[in-house]
Amino acid sequence: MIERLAQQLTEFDPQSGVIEGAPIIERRLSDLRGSFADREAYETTLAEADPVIYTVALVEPAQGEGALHYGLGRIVPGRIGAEYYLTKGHLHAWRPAAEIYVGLSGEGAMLLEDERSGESRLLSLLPNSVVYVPGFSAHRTINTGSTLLTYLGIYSAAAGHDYSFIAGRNFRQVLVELDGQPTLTERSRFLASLQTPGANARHE
Ligand code: PAN
Ligand code: ZN
Repeated sequence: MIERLAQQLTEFDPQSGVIEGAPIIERRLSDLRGSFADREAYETTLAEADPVIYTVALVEPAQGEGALHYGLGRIVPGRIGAEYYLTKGHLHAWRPAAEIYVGLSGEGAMLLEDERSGESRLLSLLPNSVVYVPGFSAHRTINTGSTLLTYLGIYSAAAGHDYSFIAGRNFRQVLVELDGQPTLTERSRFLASLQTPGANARHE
């Protein structure tokens, strides 16, 4: 007999980020303390408003070995200082667990950082594109455009989320707007440029 799953078929609305019957996780600016490099810009913005930065509608149709979960992510456009709105980012608690991201709308990027080698990689996340996130990779999604960025993330039910890496030291690289262009630069270099007005955070 075929097992009947509660959420075997769902319909999603990328604009609202809603999947019927699925709980929504909402991350406001105040939930992202420590995520953005420019602390002063963060505090100044937060003193005025606490907007929703992103939502994830979570679908967990089954549990256990072999099962899959997925989320519909929706990041609004914007920046804190020069840094684009982003997700917290995490490693999977089960480190070998990979993930598939499918771009639905908007313009964005995924920042990956291999936990073992420390190597960073930036991949475009666009409509009709698929990003494969290998195991052992911290991953963060970033909205570099001026419209909503929406995507599906599909992963093993056993993957789990480990945010301690990010809470500890954050990603080594930051994606900032420089001369109107999304530019990947080392966090330490970007932080130094904030201390020295006029300095350029770009790699020369
Ligand atoms: C995604 C993420 C989603 C939100 O579904 O959970 O983009 O990012 P944070 O979890 O880092 O806040 C995923 O990668 N799941 O494994
Ligand atoms: Zn993930």
